[in-house]
Amino acid sequence: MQQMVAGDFNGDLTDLVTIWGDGTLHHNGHGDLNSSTQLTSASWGNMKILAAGDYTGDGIADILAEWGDGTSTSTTEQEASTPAPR
Ligand SMILES: [Ca+2]
Repeated sequence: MQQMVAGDFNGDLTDLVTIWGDGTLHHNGHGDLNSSTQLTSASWGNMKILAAGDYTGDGIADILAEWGDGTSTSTTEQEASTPAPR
């Protein structure tokens, strides 16, 4: 696993979003690492910093990523299926 961040990304209870060693993004809503759902096949491997927070003010955590080129993006978990990894 490359990185992990906790937050409520879908409006129920706290979830985990993880970047696996192969760069894929996964969601786990069970509080463990045993059963997760891969959100996208796009690579997040060049992401340097992963942070959770409600950046849009809708009460649901978003995923903030700082990429290898120094830029950052904020996305909802639902939008994460079409990220723009750098
Ligand atoms: Ca949740």
